[in-house]
Amino acid sequence: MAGRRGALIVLEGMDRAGKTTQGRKLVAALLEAGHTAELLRFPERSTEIGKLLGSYLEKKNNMEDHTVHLLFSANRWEQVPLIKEKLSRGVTLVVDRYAFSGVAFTSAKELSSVEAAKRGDFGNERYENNVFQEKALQRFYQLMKDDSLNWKTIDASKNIEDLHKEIYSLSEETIQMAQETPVGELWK
Ligand code: NYM
Ligand code: MG
Repeated sequence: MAGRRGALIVLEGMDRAGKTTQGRKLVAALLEAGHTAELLRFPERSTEIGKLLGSYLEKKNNMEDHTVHLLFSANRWEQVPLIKEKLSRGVTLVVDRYAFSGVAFTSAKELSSVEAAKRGDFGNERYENNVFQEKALQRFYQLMKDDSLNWKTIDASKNIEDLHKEIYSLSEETIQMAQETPVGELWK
């Protein structure tokens, strides 16, 4: 159908919630159902800015907090022309993290490093510890109070297939809804 736009479906949540697994399964199911869909991820580690962020996360370099924040932001902005072009061509984009992670993770840095250091790490990257993740989660809840964004909360402790069915059906509804809504701009 001419003029149909794609939907922007953002998966947000803690590290290890299953966003990447679910994003891949969602795109596969949408394609199977005849939609045009693609997966994007942030940080997109393949670009020049993304490589800097990758080394930062892997603790191979150090950067000042504001600088890192702006690089995460720039790493999204560099994809915005592509995102707009795809949405307007009718491609539904499933996005593994977006600006909400940018806000949640940066603002969680107010957490005292002493407190964080008391807990064991559950991953090797920066931010991958329970105290930090909990703090970021609270920030996500604050951001979700903005109901203009059509947030759906999903219980990530469910099994992969049940979660997939739930996300798939919410996505079908969202794709329909998006067709009646022009592409907007976040936080404007
Ligand atoms: N992250 C991600 C940020 O701190 N700011 C951002 O803007 C984005 C998009 O990157 N722990 C953090 C959250 C994650 C880390 O993401 C790597 P992933 O999805 O594990 O590759
Ligand atoms: Mg991670």
